[in-house]
Amino acid sequence: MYETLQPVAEDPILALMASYRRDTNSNKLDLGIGVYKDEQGQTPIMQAVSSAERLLLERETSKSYIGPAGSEGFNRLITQLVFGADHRVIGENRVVSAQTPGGCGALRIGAELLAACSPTGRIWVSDPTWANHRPLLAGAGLEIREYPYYDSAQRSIRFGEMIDSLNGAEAGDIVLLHGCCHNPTGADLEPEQWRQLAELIERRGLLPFVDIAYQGLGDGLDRDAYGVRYLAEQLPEMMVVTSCSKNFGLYRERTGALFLIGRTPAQTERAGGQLFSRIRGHYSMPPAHGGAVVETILDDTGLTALWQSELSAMRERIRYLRHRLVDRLEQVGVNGDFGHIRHQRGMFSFLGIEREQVVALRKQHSVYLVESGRFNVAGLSNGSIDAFVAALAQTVGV
Ligand code: PLP
Ligand code: TYF
Repeated sequence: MYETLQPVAEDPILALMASYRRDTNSNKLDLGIGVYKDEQGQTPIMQAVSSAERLLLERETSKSYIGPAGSEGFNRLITQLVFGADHRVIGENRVVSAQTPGGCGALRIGAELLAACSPTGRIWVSDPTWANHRPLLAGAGLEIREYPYYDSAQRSIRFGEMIDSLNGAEAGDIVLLHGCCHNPTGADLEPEQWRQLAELIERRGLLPFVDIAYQGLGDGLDRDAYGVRYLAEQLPEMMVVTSCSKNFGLYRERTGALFLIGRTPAQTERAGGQLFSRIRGHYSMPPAHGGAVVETILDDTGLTALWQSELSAMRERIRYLRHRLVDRLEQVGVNGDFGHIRHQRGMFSFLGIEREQVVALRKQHSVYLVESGRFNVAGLSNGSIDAFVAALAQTVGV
């Protein structure tokens, strides 16, 4: 029966990770997939995570099932982390949360529920957006439309065009927004732009679906959550996805959460029931371990302080690398305009180079970045920046 199946295109980011692993050049540099790396090029386990795991080893008494929503404690604490402990949606009992297998699991379940209740079944995503949004959302049955987001020539957000485009959305359409550290551009909305967007969403009767996968890696835990908290305060209904892959470094443990905000407590509870029913129809229950680690950290003031200081160090290092890279590019005089990289946020920015130049960097220098020119700032180090700048100088000229 399988002979009827056609070959499919690979995920471009995961395919790049595989070809990097096959490359035998000892000076190879991976700026492709979005994982944080330290000065040694390792993706370390955070100390807060290791400590929590040791505690779990001592304390955990059972591996019995945890239920479709996951751990109650994890859900309570992650809700507070994303929305802030005193947010109105918590006090008003208008938010329901599910622990999920990563942000991807949350995106898929959220999209399926929205496909079942949106009158139009349509979702607007930024142009460009993370490559995996498409299969996750379209696979759930949503029709995808794009709104303009990033101007590659100006290296800034096309906010006016974004608003014009979303003004053409119909009541019941869904709008996918990146909470912070936009993937792939690194260009985030300012508070005033979130305000204008909230007004448009309300006026046109749209539903916001916010994906916040990098909280704490842009400007800090609270500042990164500005947009999602603001929309949740202003608007009656919303869907939110978070991921613990980056800010807790739990990538392979597949840990995230899905939040549904409803108009009333009763409506929220009913919609939550639908959510859990969909989860049962997929994977039944989320994996427990990553959520237990996060819960152990957030439930302990000492571990929370340790985790926050480690997260701040990652954020500061990314910021430092952004500045150092642009300083070196400018000192060497590499062709191009790279100033935007300094002030953009999170792991990613576009270099603003051509596809053929990306291929040349890979083939001639074993430097790996996504074909769009997106590179992972957190994949650089003091030890590799000069080699990267030299490879770029040879590829695009000085
Ligand atoms: N959303 C965005 C924008 C991402 O970049 C990612 C990837 O890391 C995710 C969601 C989900 O990640 P994960 O499923 O690993 O938690
Ligand atoms: O954009 C990235 O590099 C990260 C990691 O299927 C990622 O978000 C990439 C592809 C994928 C899952 C995670």
